Amino acid sequence: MITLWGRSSSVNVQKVIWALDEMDLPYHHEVVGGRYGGTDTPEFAALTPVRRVPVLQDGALVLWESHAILRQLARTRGAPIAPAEADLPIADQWMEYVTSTLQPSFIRLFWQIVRTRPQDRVEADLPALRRAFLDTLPPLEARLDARPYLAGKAFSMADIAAGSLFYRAKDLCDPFRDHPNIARWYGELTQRPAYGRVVMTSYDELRA
Ligand SMILES: N[C@@H](CCC(=O)N[C@@H](CS)C(=O)NCC(=O)O)C(=O)O
Repeated sequence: MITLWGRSSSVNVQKVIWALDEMDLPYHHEVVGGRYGGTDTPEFAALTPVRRVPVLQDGALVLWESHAILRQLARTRGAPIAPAEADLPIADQWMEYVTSTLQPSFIRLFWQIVRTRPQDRVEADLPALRRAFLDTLPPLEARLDARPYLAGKAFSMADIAAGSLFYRAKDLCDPFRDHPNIARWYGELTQRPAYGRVVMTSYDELRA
């Protein structure tokens, strides 16, 4: 029995829901976090000391950190999110790149444009924030040259970690104009029914 805690409007929660959907795994969903609350209870603190979403319970194991959850689901359930054994280090590497570089610059831009009230927004900061995010893309663009997915020939958890950001990123800047390989890869992701169901969804509830 799997239980997932987290609001579906969070990109980190979306990574896990997308993976569960790809694997057709049934789960119980506790919608907590953001406007739904529920993260400041002792029960939630007992699940995660950082009180953030997502949290996943799989049998006796309780895990937080979306990429750790993706790795565990890949380890225990395999296809289609587990990379081939030989591709695993490279998949891991790209997931780390998302954590360390791609997502922090995306989040700064997203907060300024979506999570900040228009009257509080610092318009003058936007070009630099856009530039900072766009500057993280060339390594991804090069990686996707002549190979369909980040880990190699097949779709994997690395595409989930990175791809979950782009449905929103395309509304904040133009990540595809100078990056045709990323545009092609994003186009492939949008063809996946699970991506459509989980990621290509409204995030209006997050607007300040
Ligand atoms: N590195 C963590 C980040 C977790 C995180 O920051 N989650 C945000 C949502 S994206 C959160 O819990 N925000 C507070 C809330 O939703 O109440 C992960 O990937 O799981």
